[in-house]
Amino acid sequence: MSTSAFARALAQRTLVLDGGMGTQIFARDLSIDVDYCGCENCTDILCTTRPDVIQDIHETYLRCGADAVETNSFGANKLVLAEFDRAADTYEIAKRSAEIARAACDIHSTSDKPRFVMGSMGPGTKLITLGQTNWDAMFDSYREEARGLIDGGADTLLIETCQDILQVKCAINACLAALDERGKSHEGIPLMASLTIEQTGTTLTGSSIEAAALAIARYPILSLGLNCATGPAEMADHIKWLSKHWDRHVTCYPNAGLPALVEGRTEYPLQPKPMAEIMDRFVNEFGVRMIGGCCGTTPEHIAQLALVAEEANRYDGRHVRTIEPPAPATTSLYQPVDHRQDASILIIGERCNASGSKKFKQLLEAEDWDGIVSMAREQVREGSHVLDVNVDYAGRDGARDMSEVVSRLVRQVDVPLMVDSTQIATLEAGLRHAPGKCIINSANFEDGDEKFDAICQLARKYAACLVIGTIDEDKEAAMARTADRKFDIAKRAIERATQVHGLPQCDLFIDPLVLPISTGMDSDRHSALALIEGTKRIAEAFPEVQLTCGLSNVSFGLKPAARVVLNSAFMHELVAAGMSSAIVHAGKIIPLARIDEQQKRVALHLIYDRRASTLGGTGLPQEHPEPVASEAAVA
Ligand code: THG
Repeated sequence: MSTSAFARALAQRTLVLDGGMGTQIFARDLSIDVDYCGCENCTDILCTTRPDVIQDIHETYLRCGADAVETNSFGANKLVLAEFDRAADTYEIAKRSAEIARAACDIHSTSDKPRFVMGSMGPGTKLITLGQTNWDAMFDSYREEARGLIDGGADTLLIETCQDILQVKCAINACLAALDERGKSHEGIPLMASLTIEQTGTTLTGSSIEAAALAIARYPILSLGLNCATGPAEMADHIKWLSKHWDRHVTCYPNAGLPALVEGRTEYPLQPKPMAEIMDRFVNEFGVRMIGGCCGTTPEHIAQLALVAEEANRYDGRHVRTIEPPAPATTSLYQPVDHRQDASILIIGERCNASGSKKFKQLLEAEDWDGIVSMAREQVREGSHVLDVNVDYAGRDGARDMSEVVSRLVRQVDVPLMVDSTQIATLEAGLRHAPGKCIINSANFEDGDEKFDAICQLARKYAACLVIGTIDEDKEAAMARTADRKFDIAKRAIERATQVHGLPQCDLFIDPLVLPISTGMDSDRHSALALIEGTKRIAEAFPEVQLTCGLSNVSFGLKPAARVVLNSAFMHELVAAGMSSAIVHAGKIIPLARIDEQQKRVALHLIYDRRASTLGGTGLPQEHPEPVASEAAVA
C-alpha cells in the first residue's frame, strides 16, 4: 500500500489550492487560429500549444502561496473534446496538463512546503441523469482523461464542479479503473470530489447536499467539498452540513461571488479580502482543510487565502470537527430517506412489478412510460418511502425496460428505488440510470457464492444497498422454512457481504422470506411464525442490519378484502418482531385499530397457526362465502 504525500499533508494542515484558470487565460493575448488551433474556448488545447502560458499561470499561483495547482484539463475528456473533433487527443492533452503542473510544482517545492498537482476533471457538457449521454460513454471519456493525468504525474484526481450524482459515480469508477490499469491505487493517488450547488440550494440535477453526500459516501474518496456556482457566503449552510456530517476532509473553492453581467461581460464582485474573511470562518469554524478559488478568483485572492491558512496552521487553530455520521439511508435523486423510520417501518411500494401487478404489466407491454410514472407517484402518495421496480417478464428485454423505467422515475418521482430482478444485466441497467443511492433486490446463495459475489460487486460499484434473501444451494429446503435456517443463511450472507465485499451492515437488508400461509397445505401453515421467529433472531444478533420482506406474499390467493386484513395484521406482528421494512401495497395496509376484532383474531390465528380455532369458517371478510384458507381459494 503506497500512501500519498498529499493525503498526509492534508491530514496535517490546511492547504491552499490555486484560483481561476479561465480568468488568467482570457487575460492573455492568445490567437484563436494558432494557439487554440481554431477551437475557440477549448482552453485544454493550450496544454499542447502553449505549455509556457499554462506553466506561467501555475507558477503565478504557486508564488502567491498555493500548495496545490489544478491541471489545465477541466474539459480534457473525450465527450468534451469530441465537440471540437479532438477526442483522439484526450490522453495527450491530459498527460501534458499534468506534466506542466508537475514542472511548475517541482520548481517551487521545498521540503517545508511541497507543492501538489491536482488532476482536474470537470463535468463536461453532457449529463447522464439529463439523458444527454450514458454510463458507458462517460466512463470511457473519463477513463482516458484519468490515464493521461496519472501518466503525467498528477498527485490526485479531482472530480470537480460535479452537477450530477451519476456523473460522480461514473467518474469515480473510471478513475479507479484507470488506476488499476496502471498498477496504482487510490491510496497512492487519492480521488477527491467537489460538488457544485447552485443558488437554488441543489445541484443542477436537483440533488440536495445530503442526498449527494449519501449517494457517494461508500466510495473511497479522500475528500468531498464544494466549488463554483456561487461565492462562499451562499455555500455556508452546505459547508456547515458537510463539516458536521461528512466523515472525511472537506474542501471549498468558491467563485469570487455571484457573477453579474456588466456591459455584456461576466464579472465576479467579491474582492480578495472579504472572500478571505469568509474562508477564514470556514477553516476555523467548520474545519475546511483545503481552500482555494474558482471562477473570477485571481492571484490576489489566493495570496489572501494563503494568509488565512498560514495563520490557522501556525496556531494549529484549525477546528477539530465532531462528526455525526448521517443515519443509514438511501436516496432519490433529490432527498435521502432513512432506513429506520420512527414508529413505523420503511415502506417499499410493490406495485411497479410486472409479475406483481396486472396493471403494471399492461403498461409495460404498451410501453406507456407516463402511465408507469403515474403509478409510481400514486404509490408515493399512498405512503411509500421507496419503490420496488421489477420488469422481469418473459419475452421482453429486461435491461432495456429497466433503463426506460428507471431513467424516467429518477427524475419524476422523489423517492429512492429498489431495483428488483433475477438478472444481473437488468439490475445493472437500472443502477446505471439511478443517481441516488439504490437498493438492489436481491442476492442469495441459490446458485452458490459466485452469483452472490457478482451482485455484491454490483452493490460496491454503484454504492448501493443490497437485499439478501435467505435461500441457499440446498435444493431440498430451497427457501429457508425454519427460523434456524433463516438465521444460519442470514449469518453466512452478512459475514460474506461485509468481510469479503466490504459492504457495511447498515446497507444490507436481510429478507427472511415470506411464504404464503394461504395455500391450504399443512406444510405452509407454519411459515408466518417461522418468519416472525427468524426475524427476531436476526434482528437481535445483527442490530445494525436492516430487515425486509415481500409482505403480500403471505396472503397470495386469498380474496382481496381478506388480504388487506391479513397483511395489515401481519405487518403489525412483524414490526413488533424487529422487521424494519417491507415491500407492500401501501394503500392496502390499514391501522390495526380499524380492523374488526373478530377479523383480527382470525388473522392472528392464521399467522400463529393456532389450529384449534374456527378456521374453517374463517371470519375474514370476503366477497364470496368460501373458506379462505383452502386450496379452492388459491388463484
Ligand atoms: N422478497 C423480495 N422481493 C420481492 C418479494 C419478496 N419482490 C417481489 C415480491 N416478493 C414482492 N412484491 C409483490 C408484489 C405484488 C404482490 C405480492 C408481492 C401481489 N400482487 C397481486 C397478486 O398477485 O395477487 C396482484 C395485484 C394486481 O394485479 O394489482 O400480491 O418476497 N426481496
